[in-house]
Amino acid sequence: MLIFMAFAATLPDTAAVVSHSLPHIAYLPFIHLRGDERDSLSEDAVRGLRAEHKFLLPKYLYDKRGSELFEQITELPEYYLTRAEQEIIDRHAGDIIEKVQQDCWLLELGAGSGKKTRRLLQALEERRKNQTASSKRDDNNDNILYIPIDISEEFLRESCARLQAEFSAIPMQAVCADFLQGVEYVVAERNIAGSQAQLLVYFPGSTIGNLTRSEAATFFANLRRLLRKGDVLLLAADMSAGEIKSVETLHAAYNDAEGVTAAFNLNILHRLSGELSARIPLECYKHVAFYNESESRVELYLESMAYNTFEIGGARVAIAAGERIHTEYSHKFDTAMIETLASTTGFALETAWQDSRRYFSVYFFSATDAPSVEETL
Ligand code: AVJ
Repeated sequence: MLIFMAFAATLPDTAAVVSHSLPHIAYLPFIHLRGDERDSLSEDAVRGLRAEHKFLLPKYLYDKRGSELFEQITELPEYYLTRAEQEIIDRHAGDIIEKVQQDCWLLELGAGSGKKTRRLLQALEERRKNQTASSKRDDNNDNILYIPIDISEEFLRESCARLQAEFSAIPMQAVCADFLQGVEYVVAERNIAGSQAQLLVYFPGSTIGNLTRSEAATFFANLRRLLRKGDVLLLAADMSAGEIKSVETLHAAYNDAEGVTAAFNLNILHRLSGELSARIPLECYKHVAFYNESESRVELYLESMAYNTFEIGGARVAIAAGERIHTEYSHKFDTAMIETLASTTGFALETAWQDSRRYFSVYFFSATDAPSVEETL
């Protein structure tokens, strides 16, 4: 596999971080583009907790414990999102793969449990088998590569190793980085390799909903700038409440009976207490989540039930009874919003699929020539 060798040859020396925890995997390339997060955690926490409207950045919810709690959320009866996306991918993996070139690198933004990815990898393998059989050739003229990108190193390592063990014929390359930083790295590798491979960027989980509307537009525009015309984007997005899905359904999804979502949200304060040795009175805080209809998003907060103060990163924080710390947005979309977002940033919507209840969507876009009204962003 020539392209892959060229790809591998340009890797930095990662021997030190490759595979002692994974002795059964002969070769799992692992790229680490992240620096030490600790300083920014402290700075960001101080900045957020001293702001007029207090906030903590959602990315800090996803440490090891937070990622585990999120995995538990995906299995809750109230949290329909993951199952709806799985249903769509299960049903349409073949259609999706039919739309991409033979020579295709699948990039995944965020390493999840791997169940949805597994369907896409299976579809890629099936196509390869059928083609090999029908052309009576045993050499593969495709160059499939699977590249998960995630900021959580442990999670990425585990999920990629599991997939690699299952799909030994598909080369994999894990990249520990912010999403766009990871895409930039892969794009540079494609150029260095002189490869014609098409990128299929899969952005699952409705993670796009974490971003504000303007951040999402910037994200799309920046992603488009990194891609070549003809590269494609597979985007999962949760639908707004309306005639089909009630506000109550959304409310329940973020206020589950077992309290897993509350534990997930509160974990960010545990994390600050542990990593920054802040003595936050955790018992003063409770989880609050509701659907903001005019903004079409669920908003998550930690609400202080009594006045309290604590010290963090050398700064003093005081918080009133009833005051809230914003921790996460989960924006919801209708197809018109998605189409506008796409067309203004240089993507054309080709297909949209929904689950049987029409709660959730997966969109297939291709990178077009030029963003039509990029200047207006
Ligand atoms: C991982 C951002 C997609 O918005 O539904 C779930 C996060 N927070 N329950 C979502 C989340 C609380 C989730 N995303």
